[in-house]
Amino acid sequence: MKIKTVCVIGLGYIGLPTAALLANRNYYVHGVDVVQSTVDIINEGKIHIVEPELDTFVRSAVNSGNLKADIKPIEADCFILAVPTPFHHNDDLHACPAPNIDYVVAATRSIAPYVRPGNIVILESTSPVGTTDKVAEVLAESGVDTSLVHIAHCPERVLPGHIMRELVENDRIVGGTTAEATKATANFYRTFVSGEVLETDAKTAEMAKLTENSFRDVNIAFANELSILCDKFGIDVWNLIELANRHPRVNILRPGAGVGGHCIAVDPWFIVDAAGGSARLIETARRVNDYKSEWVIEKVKNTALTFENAHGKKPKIACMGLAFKPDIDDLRESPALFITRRLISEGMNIFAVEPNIESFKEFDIVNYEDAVKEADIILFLVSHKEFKQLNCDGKEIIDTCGVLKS
Ligand code: SAJ
Repeated sequence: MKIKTVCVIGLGYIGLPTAALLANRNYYVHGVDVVQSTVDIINEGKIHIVEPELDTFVRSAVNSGNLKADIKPIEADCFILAVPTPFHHNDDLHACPAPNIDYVVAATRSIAPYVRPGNIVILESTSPVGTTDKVAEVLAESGVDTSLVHIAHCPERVLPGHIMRELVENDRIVGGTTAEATKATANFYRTFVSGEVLETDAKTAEMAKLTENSFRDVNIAFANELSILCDKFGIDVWNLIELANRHPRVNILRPGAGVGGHCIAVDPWFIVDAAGGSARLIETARRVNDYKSEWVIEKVKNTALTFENAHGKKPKIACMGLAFKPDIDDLRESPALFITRRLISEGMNIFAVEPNIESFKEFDIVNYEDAVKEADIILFLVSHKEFKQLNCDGKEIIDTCGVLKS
């Protein structure tokens, strides 16, 4: 079947760029989101998230008539599910957070009345192993004859900040619930991806995505553990890593204030949850990365106490950066925000700085140059480009992310 129309469910960080790209490649795209304001903004040719180049793609897609947003699906040749797969938050810090695939199930139910024989249904959301089979099950329960529909997983792999380029250039992994579904879906991606489209089965595709993000989490955990050890031993961790990385087979990542974002800090739990105790390294790495934020909080409290003892007054502390990584405005699962919130709640005198955000509902955002001038302790949490050349002479500095070293 030649695909002409695509229905994309979920117009967030993955769904909207995908919809806009396809519409610019001459597919007719019907984008669906449950939030009416998101639908309205997109139909005006505008965007509701920050991502380089996305505005140009959406504007031209809407102006050409190839992209329309709506709150309900319609019949289409192909359906792409790009909804969030968070985890259930758990107050017990020792428990393993369980994945929440409610949005996938709801999105699948929403398309069921429109799915016809010969259609392709693709799950792009990062998902626990077995979720693509669950999509098939939900469609079947909703009356769809799934023996006549191609169902596959093709995990998104794009890096926020480079989404429009990586959507085209990255290799893609496609795993169908049948060999025919794999083939049909892979051929669809080959029409707009310049990277290689690799074929496998649904479970392997699901696990591959979780593996990629767990690999990065484990490697960042190694760097974060090194930073804690170096602090204990009185060694500059940045210098140490630079030296060790001169070995031809060593490539240590960068320590930071913790690991954030909606992917790397979340996806490894999908493996741990299903592993029944067998994912020991992956679980430990996750906990090491979460612990790093607690360690930073303790470090700040100790530094503040030393300052207070020496000067007879509480220090003013500049928290430099709130986003989950450099040069973006995204605060999801951000360790920098977690640390800043905690320091404020513990009664510290905080200037919260985030050059990529104008205002924030919980507390005031302070200009970064003013904050550095006024503060006694400068706590670098995110390596934003604005911070690299700052003059911090005479200040107590805690640089968790090596911004002054790069
Ligand atoms: N981080 C470090 N040290 C490093 C690298 C990253 O502390 O050396 C931290 C960042 O500060 C941030 C977190 O890790 O808090 C995650 O940032 P990231 O840039 O590594 O990754 P994400 O979450 O923006 O995107 C990842 C990517 N996955 C991999 O690189 C394996 C992306 O390709 C995926 O598509 C995305 O997750 C996703 O959606 O799953």
